[in-house]
Amino acid sequence: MQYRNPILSGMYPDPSICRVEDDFYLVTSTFCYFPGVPIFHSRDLIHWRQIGHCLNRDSQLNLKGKHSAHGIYAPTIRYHEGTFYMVTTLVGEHGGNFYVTTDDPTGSWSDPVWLEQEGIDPTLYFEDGRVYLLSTGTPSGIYMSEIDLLTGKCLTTPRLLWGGMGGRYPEGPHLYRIGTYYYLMISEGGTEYAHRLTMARSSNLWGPYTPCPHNPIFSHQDHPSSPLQATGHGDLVMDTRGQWWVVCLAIRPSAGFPTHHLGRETLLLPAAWDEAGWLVINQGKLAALMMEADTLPAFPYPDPPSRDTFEGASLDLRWNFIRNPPSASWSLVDHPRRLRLLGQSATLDDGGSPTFIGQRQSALNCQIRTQFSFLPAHEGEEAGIALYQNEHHHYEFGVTRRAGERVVFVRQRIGVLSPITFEHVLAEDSSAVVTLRVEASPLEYRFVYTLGDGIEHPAGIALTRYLSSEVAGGFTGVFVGMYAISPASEAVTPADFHWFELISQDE
Ligand code: 6LW
Repeated sequence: MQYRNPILSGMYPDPSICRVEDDFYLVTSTFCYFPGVPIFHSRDLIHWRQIGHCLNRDSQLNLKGKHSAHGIYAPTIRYHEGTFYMVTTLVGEHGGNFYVTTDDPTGSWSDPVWLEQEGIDPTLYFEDGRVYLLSTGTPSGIYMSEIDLLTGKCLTTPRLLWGGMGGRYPEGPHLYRIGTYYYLMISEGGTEYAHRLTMARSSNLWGPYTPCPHNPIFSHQDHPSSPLQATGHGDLVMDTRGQWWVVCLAIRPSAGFPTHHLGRETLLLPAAWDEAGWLVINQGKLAALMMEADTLPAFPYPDPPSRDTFEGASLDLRWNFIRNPPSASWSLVDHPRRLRLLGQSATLDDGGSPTFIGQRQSALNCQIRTQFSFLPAHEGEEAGIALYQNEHHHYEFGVTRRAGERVVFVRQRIGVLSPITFEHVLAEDSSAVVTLRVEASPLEYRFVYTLGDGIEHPAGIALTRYLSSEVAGGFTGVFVGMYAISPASEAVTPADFHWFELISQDE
């Protein structure tokens, strides 16, 4: 049966997976986006539906002041004796490793239990009533301690299990008991083009761990022509038939010279054990955009609607804020069937929580559109569509009041540059309703706007490469959404969004 990779398109890095009977659950990293750690469900490993977020309360996740490349790093999800555990790292000041629990992954998760052990990329292993925590450590390697789940304290001193094969940044550990061995799978090389999975095993939980003779067990590092790169940070799961699968991250460099702007995405790869008891991923072949494998019976979910008309009482799960949002900055109830945004003085250049609600750009080729009503009364008020990689690399396509006139404009923030690359004055008596369209292709974004007359007006282009991770830095991917700014803190003009849609045009 064929299936397409990525199985989760857009910024869904560092995937971790577990199975409970026929149900699979998967979580990914979210950095400074709120809510944190989306959780997905599947029955066939190919069709996934988001069922919630593990961290959706301020008491669970405080991202205030966190650098955009910090926040929530790699999560791990595990199930043990009726309880789901999600363990992760809050990187930055007052951060550390912590876990939350639930008995219903579609519902709320607990408040954090902070863990004593340092490092990043925590994972849990349960055996004989004991719980073990693994994470990266110093000097470079993977460290493990036995922990007290209730207190988060180490019951044993974290001990080096394995330093990897010598690649930089040994990280992303997961430990499995399979047959008579303990298997430790990690990533090395850094989460860029030299990324690779390596494995070691031991008959004893505490080692010594013997490296797999064919390490790296998976990598695209020597295959620059592959459309998938940076493969690594994997987790292993067995399906109900006893067949094995690996989920891992990859990037799709597409913006000309090797740059990627969608972020690191999640792949699914078949795996099997060879006669020597070592894991072989995808029969030793490279991952492909179109895979052939002995998949589980299909259990498709209906595609979520591409257009959100904001008629619900709560935001769709696909929407995210930059850090914890001020509750007064948005509303679904102030104006029925509208998402009302109230601008703050914070702009998308700031490291705070500007008024922005976005979703992952999940396709290289897609059409992004929104219709909104906005009559900026004060100089400098603005609202529209934002394409956001981080506070130094983002594009805005919107309406503002500049020098007393209402204008539609495009601004491109690229590092220290922030030019207005398009501007057109709107007649004061023209309708407040404007439709904005962004045509996204691998190399560029093309801007088009429509006023009440229905005539489409071009507003120029911007290059995707300047929103790529290689240019912008960091670990995230482009988010597309709606934003508003209002320098005047009193009498803010609301921007009422009628609908927003992202229509994928990828194969
Ligand atoms: C994560 C590390 C990695 O903690 O990137 O891809 C870091 N691997 O394991 C942030 O995603």
